Amino acid sequence: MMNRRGLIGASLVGSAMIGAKAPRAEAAAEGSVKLEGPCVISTWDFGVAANQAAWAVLSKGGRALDAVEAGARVPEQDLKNHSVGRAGYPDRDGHVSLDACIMDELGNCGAVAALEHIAHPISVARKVMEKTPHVMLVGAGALQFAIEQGFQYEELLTPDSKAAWEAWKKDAKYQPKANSEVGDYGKTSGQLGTPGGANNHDTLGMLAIDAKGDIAGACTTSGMAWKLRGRVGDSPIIGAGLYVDNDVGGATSTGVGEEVIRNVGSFLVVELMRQGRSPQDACREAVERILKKKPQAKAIQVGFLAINKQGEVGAWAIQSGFSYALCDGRKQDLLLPGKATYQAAS
Ligand code: SD4
Repeated sequence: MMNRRGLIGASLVGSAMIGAKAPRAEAAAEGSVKLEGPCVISTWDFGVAANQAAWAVLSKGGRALDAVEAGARVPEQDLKNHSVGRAGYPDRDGHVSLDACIMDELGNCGAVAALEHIAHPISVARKVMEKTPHVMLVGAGALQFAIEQGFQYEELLTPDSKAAWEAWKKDAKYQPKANSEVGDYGKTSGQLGTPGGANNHDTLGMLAIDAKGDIAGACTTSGMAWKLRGRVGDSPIIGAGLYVDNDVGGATSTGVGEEVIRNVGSFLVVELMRQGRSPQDACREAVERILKKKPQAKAIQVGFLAINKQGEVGAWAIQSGFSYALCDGRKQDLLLPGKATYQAAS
């Protein structure tokens, strides 16, 4: 995988941190990353390639909605990516089941959950938004709808994913962890899908602002590797894995979806920005909310990424190691380092 961490400018500082007690002033200073004009941001290292596809749309004056769909399709079709789309690791019974949602500047949204056999759930989510009066279709119904809309039925379990699943089955310890294992996480950040290991999952969350200033977002994942059949995380749930308000900004999340759902995380981040908080501060507050309600959540990973209407970007995560990619007309494919830039005050 491409690693552009060496490109980071000194003035642009990564934002993930350990714990939640850092001084507010430092957090605000770190939240000063500001993009200009059309721009796109994405979670994780693979956001770099996703941003390039989105930028191809934005740089021609295209709509943010088209940009985030194009961007999300990149990890969905990447056979080396075992946490999103086609090559995603399966559930513990061996079924690849995908979750995705999309939201536009008008508040229109669409989602699919537990969708099997369709490689581009983000595009099915968009069809749900545009062709039905509904927001979400799940399971067999989502598959039926996708086929009716002309999507191709495919076997998504790749030989690599099958081998990883079979290796996991030898121990068959069902532990619903996502990209987090305290003490080990920093070492494995950026490596996708270590079977049963520290970084068993990363989701693509993407937010874009187009030349008109309109905001859209997309979120797509295969959910946690080896999940219970039928388990759905935060990623396809509007307000949890993704939320956009064109007056305010947008937010998306990654990590253990159950904690994000319990706190309606992305909606919370956008509402905090509406109250005047910076994207960074809003993401930090959402993380703190999770930890306050459930202190044992410090052992898992949850990260938020947000952008406001002015193009200011912020992010915060429980664990270090959360990376994200930024792109605008000045700097493209900039990957902020996924390491703590300072330690939490004790
Ligand atoms: C889920 N939030 O299914 C997703 C997983 C993820 O980084 O984002 N991992 O819970």
